[in-house]
Amino acid sequence: MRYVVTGGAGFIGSHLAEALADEGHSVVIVDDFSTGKTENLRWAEGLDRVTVCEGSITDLPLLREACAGADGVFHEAAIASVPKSVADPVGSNAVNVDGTLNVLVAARDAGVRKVVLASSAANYGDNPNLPLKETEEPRPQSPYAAQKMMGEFYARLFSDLYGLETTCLRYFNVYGPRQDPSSPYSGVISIFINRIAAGVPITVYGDGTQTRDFIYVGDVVRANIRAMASHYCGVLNVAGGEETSLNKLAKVIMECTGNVCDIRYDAPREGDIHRSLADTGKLEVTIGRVAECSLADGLSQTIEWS
Ligand code: UD2
Repeated sequence: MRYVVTGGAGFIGSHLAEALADEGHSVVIVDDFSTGKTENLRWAEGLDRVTVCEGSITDLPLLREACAGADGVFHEAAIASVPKSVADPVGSNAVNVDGTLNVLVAARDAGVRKVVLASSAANYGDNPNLPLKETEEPRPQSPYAAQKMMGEFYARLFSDLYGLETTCLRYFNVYGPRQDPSSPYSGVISIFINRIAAGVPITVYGDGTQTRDFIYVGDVVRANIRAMASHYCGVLNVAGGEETSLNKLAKVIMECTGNVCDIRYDAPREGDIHRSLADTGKLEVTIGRVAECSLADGLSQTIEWS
């Protein structure tokens, strides 16, 4: 098969491209390298089956070229930052909404069977009805969340209007190798691992009782590949289905690294959600259980990479 992976040089996209190439598929990566990295594309196996189209998803002709002859598209490219979307709603909208619409148009016109799109748990906002089911009311609290919701609306429309199969995967807190720890808004796991390994104190915003539903990047790849194989059109949560507090997370990372460091408690981050937990029932019924990697194993693999 021939697959397009937008954002294929990024954290999740590069793992997905690697897994597809490893399975013997040919892969076309579309990435503008704004946050994607060439280091993410240095694997041992299957690189000869990968083509890189350097450019943005705001470039419709480029997407048309990439989608020619493709069987499926995995749409991972985005400006995947809540704070960036707050600072520049117009700029992030151009990529996250207009770019997504371009991907759907290019896929439709190329006769692609299916598009699997990266969506986000951000869409639920501070909805307190845990565990969160896909049927819960979306409560976007940032331009980023509103943009991801718009992507879901367009995906649904393209299925209904044009018969293009689409599945939107609402990622919860994804972690693993290749996640960049360098920004203050990077995923908490990459930041904690980096600091604990260096023996530098970590900062917990709030009292550390806030929880997140973490999922290892390899399990997210599995969800994408299974969603592509299915004919299901709609929205699915992609999460481990377990709540882990920040205090517990810090403790487990210290155990895994064998390093102990100070924890500093600071004021909670503005707009922080206290608890997050997905209901993964629909995911399991639709494409089977995907969360196979335990937090301890996923952390060990991430620590090994870092
Ligand atoms: C995640 C997504 C974000 C959006 C949001 C929707 C990531 C990286 N971000 O944000 O894109 O989808 O969910 O709700 O997946 N924290 C610390 N110390 C640190 C860094 C973080 O205590 O040094 C806390 C932070 O205040 C929060 C928790 O750790 O309570 C998780 O933070 P995060 O930035 O990894 O992810 P989150 O859930 O805010």
